[in-house]
Amino acid sequence: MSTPWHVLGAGSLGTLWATRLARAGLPVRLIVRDAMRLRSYNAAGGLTLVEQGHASTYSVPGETPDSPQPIRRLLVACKAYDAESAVALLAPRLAADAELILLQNGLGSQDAVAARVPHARCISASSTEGAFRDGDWRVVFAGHGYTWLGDVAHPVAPIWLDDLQAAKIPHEWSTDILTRLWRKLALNCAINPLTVLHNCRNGGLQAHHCEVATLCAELAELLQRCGQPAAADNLQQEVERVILATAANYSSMYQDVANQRRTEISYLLGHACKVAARHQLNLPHLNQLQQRLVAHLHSLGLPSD
Ligand code: NAD
Ligand code: KPL
Repeated sequence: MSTPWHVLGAGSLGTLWATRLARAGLPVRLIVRDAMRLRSYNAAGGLTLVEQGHASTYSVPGETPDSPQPIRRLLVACKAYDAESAVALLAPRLAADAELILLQNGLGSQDAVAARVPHARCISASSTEGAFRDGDWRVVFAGHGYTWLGDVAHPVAPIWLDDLQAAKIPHEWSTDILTRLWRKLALNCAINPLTVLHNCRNGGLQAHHCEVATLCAELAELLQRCGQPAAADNLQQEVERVILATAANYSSMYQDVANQRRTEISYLLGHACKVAARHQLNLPHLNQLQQRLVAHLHSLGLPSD
């Protein structure tokens, strides 16, 4: 019997992973917030994945955080701002050899989680897959992509990558996951806040070429200073390529704001500004962007942390 996968967070990515693992016949358990959510989940009869217009429901067993079974393999699929507190609730259940896979975007939450569970192996992920919820316990697979996984502390790949293979989850083990996370963070910092402030799709930023270029120059300086020169390489070119390739899309931060949802700003632009300050690096445009975004979020009644 293979080790069960516990999936923490029944949102977009958590459901996307749980349903594909279950479809491959692997043992999966879904951890929901509390007894009320568990009743709602059980009444729904499982998790539904919509792919190319076709919906399939998988009866993944659900449980609450205080369930007694030990956890050896935990997929953390909460938002960055929820990850640390959600994992803290499960700490007493983690086995001595527990492994956590952290799906959070940005940086900062991974270290916070690792500090909470110092004996567990924490593997970070950076994903270009896309999914969104179109109902409770129901997710639409919107964009095929790739997930890079890596462990900053140990370069050896875990055996459960075979499970991902079996579940047809496109992935690659990365020995430079920190560089990938920083690169993605820089892309998100150069694109997402401007789409919110200019109220536009990603493609709308073609009209703000100079502003984008100035931010890329400051972000590249930051990446160099924090020992991530590879993440700084041709940053502006890649940002421009992504703006063109995703011209018709609204950025994830734009969508959060448009739907009155809390953003992950603290783990993206907020993290970049915090690290720059720690290095005593003066990045005026990045700081100004952060101030403008915070003011905009407050004006909409949204939190800025
Ligand atoms: P989501 O909001 O759809 O799902 C998060 C889920 O976690 C929610 O269902 C929430 O109720 C649950 N949760 C929070 N705290 C919990 C707790 N204590 N116990 C149990 N459940 C709890 O978020 P998402 O879109 O799946 O994003 C997750 C992470 O993946 C984010 O950091 C996001 O940036 C990243 N990401 C998402 C996508 C995507 O397409 N959705 C793509 C790439 C990266
Ligand atoms: O990842 C993105 C997002 O919207 O969060 C892209 C498409 C790269 C824009 O920054």
